[in-house]
Amino acid sequence: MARKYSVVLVAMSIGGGDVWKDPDLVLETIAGLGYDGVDFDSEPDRIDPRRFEEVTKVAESLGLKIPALVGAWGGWHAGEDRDLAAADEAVRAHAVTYAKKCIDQAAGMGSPVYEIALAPRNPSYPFPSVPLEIVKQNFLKSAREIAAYASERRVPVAIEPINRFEGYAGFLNSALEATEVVERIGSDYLGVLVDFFHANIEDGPIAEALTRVGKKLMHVHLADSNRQAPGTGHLDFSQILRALEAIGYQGYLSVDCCPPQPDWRTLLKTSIDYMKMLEREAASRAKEKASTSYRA
Ligand SMILES: [Mn+2]
Repeated sequence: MARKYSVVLVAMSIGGGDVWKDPDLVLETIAGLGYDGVDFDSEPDRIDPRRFEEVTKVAESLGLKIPALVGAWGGWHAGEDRDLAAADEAVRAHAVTYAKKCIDQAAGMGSPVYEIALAPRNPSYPFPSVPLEIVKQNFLKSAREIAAYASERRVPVAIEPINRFEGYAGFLNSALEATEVVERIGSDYLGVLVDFFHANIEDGPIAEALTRVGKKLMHVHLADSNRQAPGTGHLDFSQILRALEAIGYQGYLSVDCCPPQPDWRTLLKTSIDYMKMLEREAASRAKEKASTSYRA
């Protein structure tokens, strides 16, 4: 199937493509390059709802869908503690409340996938500052609460596992672990978001990891091993596309490369051009194979 591509807008804002400052320029560029959608940040308390609606309408008027809302979890992004595994109950509850507000926002806009992640404000590597067993228990409590809330509102929530340097080293770093957590909680509204940059660090071959995630895959963040445009690192994206096909993934691939190099426009153009080239190659190989077997 032809893949659909989207852009994690906050990643582009790091490189100067700030959708809140210049929505027309950023969104017209993205639509012009052939993208199908854009993933907005969900910040119900910080982004004025009228402004949010105005800017998402610009996207829709350009034919861009909104397949996912990005949660701001890391300290650099959130600017505060939003730690779903915090030992301090007030901090943990604050993070859960933030997630619920975002889920309400998603429910009001046709239920795009909402991303949650586990990231302490100040990551400590190689050993987390809190025992992993406690981190795990606290996160499970938060994830169950969020899944129940999301399920009542029919909003799909995807856990994005974060690599050991940015998340909690030793818990919820790989796609495999996220899948185990999701299966343990067992809600139809809870799934996994695989970001290839994180998976390249934490999982084995990505195609195998995707096969394991299988039907629990709700969303994908697209980046090469260097967190830059696909094709500029050492991941095998032809193999990844085949794995996505094999598990029947129907969702979007959202470019999440940061900081965007050499600049956000070039990065977005390079990314989609490369992926579409691989898709064309795969299609022509399939066609060739079909005609060869017909002649035989
Ligand atoms: Mn990501």
